[in-house]
Amino acid sequence: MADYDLAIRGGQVATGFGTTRCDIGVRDGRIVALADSITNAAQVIAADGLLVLPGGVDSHCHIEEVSRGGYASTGDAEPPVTVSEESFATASASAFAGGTTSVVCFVPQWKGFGVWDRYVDARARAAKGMLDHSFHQIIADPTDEVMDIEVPRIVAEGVRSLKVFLTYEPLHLSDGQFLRVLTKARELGCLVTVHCENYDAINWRTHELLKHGMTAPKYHAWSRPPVVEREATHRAIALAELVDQPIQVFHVSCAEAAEEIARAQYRGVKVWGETCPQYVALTAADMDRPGFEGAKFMCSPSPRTTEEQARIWEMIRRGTLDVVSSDHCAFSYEGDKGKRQNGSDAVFRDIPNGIPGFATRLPIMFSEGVSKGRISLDEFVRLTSTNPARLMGLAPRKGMIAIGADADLALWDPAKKVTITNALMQHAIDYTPYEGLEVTGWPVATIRRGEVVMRDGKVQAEPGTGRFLPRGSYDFIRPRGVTPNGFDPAPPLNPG
Ligand code: DUC
Ligand code: ZN
Ligand code: ZN
Repeated sequence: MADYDLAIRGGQVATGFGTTRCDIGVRDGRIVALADSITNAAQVIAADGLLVLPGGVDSHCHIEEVSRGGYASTGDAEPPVTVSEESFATASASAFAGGTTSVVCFVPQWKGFGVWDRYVDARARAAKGMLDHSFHQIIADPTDEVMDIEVPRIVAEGVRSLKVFLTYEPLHLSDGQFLRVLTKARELGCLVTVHCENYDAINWRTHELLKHGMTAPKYHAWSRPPVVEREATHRAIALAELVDQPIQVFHVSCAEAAEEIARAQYRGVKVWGETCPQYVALTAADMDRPGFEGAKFMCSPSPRTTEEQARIWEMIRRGTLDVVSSDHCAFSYEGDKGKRQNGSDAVFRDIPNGIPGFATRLPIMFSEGVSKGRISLDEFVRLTSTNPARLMGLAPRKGMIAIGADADLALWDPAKKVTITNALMQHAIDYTPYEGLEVTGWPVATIRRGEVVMRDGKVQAEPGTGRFLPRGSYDFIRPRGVTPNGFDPAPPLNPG
């Protein structure tokens, strides 16, 4: 009888803290041996000439979300219920195609409704996919019932992060509502993740732009310049500091917002910054393509300039931005759920925000980062796998190549040149914003809990095999115990 179910032999194992040549032995879906030579295995995969990376952890992505408005500013009084095009099955295929094995996605909340039913629904939907998954609970309406009864129940199930929006109709919270969420998160022991843009400022500029006939997709960027993001980032951090509640600022697109994070980190505040490939690989000029094409690049915050891209790389190198997620939030170009759902001449305000990015996250960050010498291989592994796993309380089970960790791995050819096409994405969406981009470095196999789920671009996982990842209390989300005047109105229930 074999000692191991699987051995990965001959690869360069990139741990995020150094790269070493060793074999990996897997039993019952976990890594049980790291050694010079592992031979007695039921299945052997040769990884000569390849890097062996921990499977990607995408800690911010929107999958099969059931929404009532949001991500476009049409402001309907009674928005219809819609389900996003990307199902958990198609999202899983796309993620595996790009070397990602775990995700943290969202449980929605509709204004005027509770969250428990949404949570049960999201769990059932995710169970049909192939990705290991956890959730952020969106809070769009922090009523007594939601905050005092339903959210504690969901946290007890192992959901350890709440998500708030400071913009979007009907999702955005007032400062008072945000404080309430921060306070409850502190009490229960959760991370709070925040979309930082100023709702009223965007509305005001949008109104003025439209009044002046500036309606094309490119004016999306004009409606929300960096100052709008910087202001909301500053405010989110200040309120989190007031409450003494750890937060992660999602999708930082510009240095001036990142500088707010750096300043707070210097003061010792528990705040972390995430960015996404779109902020180093796209610019606002992409939204100025002929006709309606610019809509394909529209997401929020907006892509910026090439100068800003360089500043984002610098903020990554400094460690201010330590997680790169996809913010995959995909709408096809065509079709009644797509970018043109309000017509091919819709004003920018009425075009849904969001772009696909599961399969391109690792290849773009490797190619633009490691292959072009902007970051090291260690930094790449930490940004795309180890750091998100740690910050979300999924490590050491996820995001690491270590004894006892789940055998989630990406076998990576660092020299392979690929021209990105939509067919390679394996998602449910009819385009990729990166069509034609040439990258150096590509996954040749993805392994999830010891099972080869993608080989040479062929996804071979069974629907329904993804597992829910319950999260417990962990160090990152523990408050510092520093409150103004020492007055602590929301002591943690389990200070641990
Ligand atoms: N940004 C997007 O572009 N889409 C959805 C959510 C978000 O914050
Ligand atoms: Zn967001
Ligand atoms: Zn998002």
